[in-house]
Amino acid sequence: MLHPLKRQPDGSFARVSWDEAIGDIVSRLKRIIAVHGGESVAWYNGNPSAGSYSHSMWALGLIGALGSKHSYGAGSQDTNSRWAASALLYGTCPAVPVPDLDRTEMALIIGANPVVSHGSLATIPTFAEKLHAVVGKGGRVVVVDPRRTETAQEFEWLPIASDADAYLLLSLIHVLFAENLVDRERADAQASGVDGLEQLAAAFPPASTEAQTGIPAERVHRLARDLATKRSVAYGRLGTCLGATPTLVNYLLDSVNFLAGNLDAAGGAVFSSPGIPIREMLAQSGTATYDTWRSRVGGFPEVMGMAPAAIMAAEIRTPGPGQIRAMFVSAGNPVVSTPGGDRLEDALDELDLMVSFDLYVNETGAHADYILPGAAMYERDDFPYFGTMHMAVPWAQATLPVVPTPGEVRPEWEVIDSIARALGTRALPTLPARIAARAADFARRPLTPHTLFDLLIRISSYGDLFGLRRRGYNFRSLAEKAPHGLAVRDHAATGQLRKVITHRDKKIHFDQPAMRREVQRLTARTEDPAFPLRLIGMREPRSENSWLHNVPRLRAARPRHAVRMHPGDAETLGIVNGGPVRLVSLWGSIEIPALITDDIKPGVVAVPHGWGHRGRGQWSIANHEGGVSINDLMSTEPENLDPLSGMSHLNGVRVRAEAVVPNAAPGPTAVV
Ligand SMILES: Nc1nc2c(c(=O)[nH]1)N[C@H]1C(S)=C(S)[C@@H](COP(=O)(O)OP(=O)(O)OC[C@H]3O[C@@H](n4cnc5c(=O)[nH]c(N)nc54)[C@H](O)[C@@H]3O)O[C@H]1N2
Ligand SMILES: Nc1nc2c(c(=O)[nH]1)N[C@H]1C(S)=C(S)[C@@H](COP(=O)(O)OP(=O)(O)OC[C@H]3O[C@@H](n4cnc5c(=O)[nH]c(N)nc54)[C@H](O)[C@@H]3O)O[C@H]1N2
Ligand SMILES: [Mo]
Repeated sequence: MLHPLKRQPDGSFARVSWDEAIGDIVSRLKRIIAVHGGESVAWYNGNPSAGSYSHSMWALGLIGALGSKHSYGAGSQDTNSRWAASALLYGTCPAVPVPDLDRTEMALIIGANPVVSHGSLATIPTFAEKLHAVVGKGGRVVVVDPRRTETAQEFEWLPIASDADAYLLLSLIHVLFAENLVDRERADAQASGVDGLEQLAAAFPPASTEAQTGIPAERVHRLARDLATKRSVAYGRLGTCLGATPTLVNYLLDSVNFLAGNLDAAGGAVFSSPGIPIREMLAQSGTATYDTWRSRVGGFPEVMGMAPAAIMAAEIRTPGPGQIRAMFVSAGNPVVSTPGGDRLEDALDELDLMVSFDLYVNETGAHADYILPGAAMYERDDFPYFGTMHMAVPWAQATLPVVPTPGEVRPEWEVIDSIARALGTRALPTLPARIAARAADFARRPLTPHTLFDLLIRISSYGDLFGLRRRGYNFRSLAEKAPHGLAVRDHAATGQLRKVITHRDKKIHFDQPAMRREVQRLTARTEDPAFPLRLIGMREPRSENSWLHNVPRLRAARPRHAVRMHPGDAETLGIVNGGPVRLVSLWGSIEIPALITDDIKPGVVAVPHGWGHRGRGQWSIANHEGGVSINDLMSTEPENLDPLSGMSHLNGVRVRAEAVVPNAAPGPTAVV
């Protein structure tokens, strides 16, 4: 994408000028807003927008200015269950504890694969090296995962059944209480509802959860003792965020860290202390909200102002006030990355206007009326503030553009700003809205991401205070004098709980009736003999969600898209290595080659997401890579999403596998 594109009646795209594109987008938006109101305009912010300081801020600013609640994003497939748990426990979503690896003696990695992913919601360069350093100092790294991942291969693998983490964590909590490993006085001083937590876990001694987790009770006892007696940390990521009760799992994860004395403590799970109080600004500016309103379809609580992406198609199709008529997608590919992407495609074609901002014409953009070329990471200035909230070793890094923007590429925020102005409003960033607006007026300068962050840097702990601190930095000097980043502190501060918590009583709230309901939902789960396997996701080196499949150099280093399956399961089903397999869920089916491996628990199958290019987008190379979208197997039904966070259910999904017999008709699918 080097210039704006407009979709032609035959589905192809033709080059248009920026003036023509923005002019037409604005006039169509005006018409839509006049008839259906600003609440009919939606925005989906994809993952890379979180890696830009300007992009999502301006996008959310515009949606906010239009009074729309249709803000969606990768979050409901990634972080929202984590954030909902933080909102319940600490009062604010971005209070996310991160592992303090430099000072830990034991890291329990639950459902994360940092050797491949490089970590997530934990901004830790050289994550794998740091894990090896833990072992080098005589410590341990234990990886709780249904698959013997690249991380598990380098450390201790503790295999667990898919989506059974809640049982493991409840048992750990049970042992911590039963063996008097909890400092009750400290716990009651820092939290309310500690007794309730004990009661919640009372019914789950390790011997009673062995069947669900596949982990011997004795192992759980030892693990609990280690957690309580060592400087240790339990860290979870997508494996703990995408199951059937993900907010519960995250709540239990923090409970374990807290009860074992490892929350907000050196070597444990700590809260980042960046020099700019981003978390506090998000909380105070009303951006870090939870459940301040509910979605029209499904009644889901918003998380950080976001509704679940899984309901987008229903929100486009369900008539009535607030029905989506116009949709922007920026730096995202929800047709491939969200549940039921195949079903979303049809809905997108029913919109009155769809606009995509991207570097490529991807599967989602293929449905857009206009595709606008965004600036890639080296083509724009940046201050990646999102990551600063997740650093156990806080640092700051500002960058100026490294290369000029090619063709007619423009940074997204500039385009959003012009659309907003043409609509007679302003895309005022919701982040530190008040400070920003004041500061711009004060300086009599236009408000740009650069001026906003220049101000924030200058008043930060390492800022120049506008000349009052001689060795301090502004945006430009930070970028020029500390191009690799500036260490803000050696370690995140500890003992910060009262500062981080936004509940009035400054205590962690473990007393959550919702969690008791979630435990009931957990124990009420039943097996379905028609779908005996559990499908989980995974990430591959040299692939990044859906969007690096077009890079020829990375292509050569990647295996074929395939389903990992245990030899025992394969044998029972008559499936051979490399042979075609049909995976069937209640919601769809896909065909994919088998990769038979001992590195996965029996009964579990793993497939990477982000595939299935199938020529729907104009990826010249990716389209020839093959592969299918596992999200075609996922549910978009509100009853299958997490009621507390609207999280998509993408891990531990019930499927069955069948060997594909050439020329045979597919087997009957289940009746819903
Ligand atoms: N190479 C590469 N790196 C990436 C990405 C990429 O696509 N490619 N994507 C980036 C993004 S957007 C993100 S969010 C991060 C994600 O970062 P991670 O969460 O570290 O990455 P995943 O590989 O998704 O790891 C999730 C792990 O959970 C396991 N798992 C699945 N179900 C369960 C379960 O029920 N219980 C337990 N205990 N484990 C389970 C899976 O086997 C998998 O190993 O990675 C980022 N980094
Ligand atoms: N089943 C299953 N589904 C999943 C997951 C899973 O583990 N399992 N993981 C989920 C997770 S964690 C995530 S984050 C999502 C990701 O899902 P999405 O965010 O919806 O999609 P991506 O595949 O990351 O696509 C990013 C797009 O942004 C474009 N892009 C890159 N940089 C820029 C930029 O600077 N500006 C603009 N305008 N565009 C840019 C790329 O070309 C690409 O088309 O997928 C989720 N979906
Ligand atoms: Mo992600």
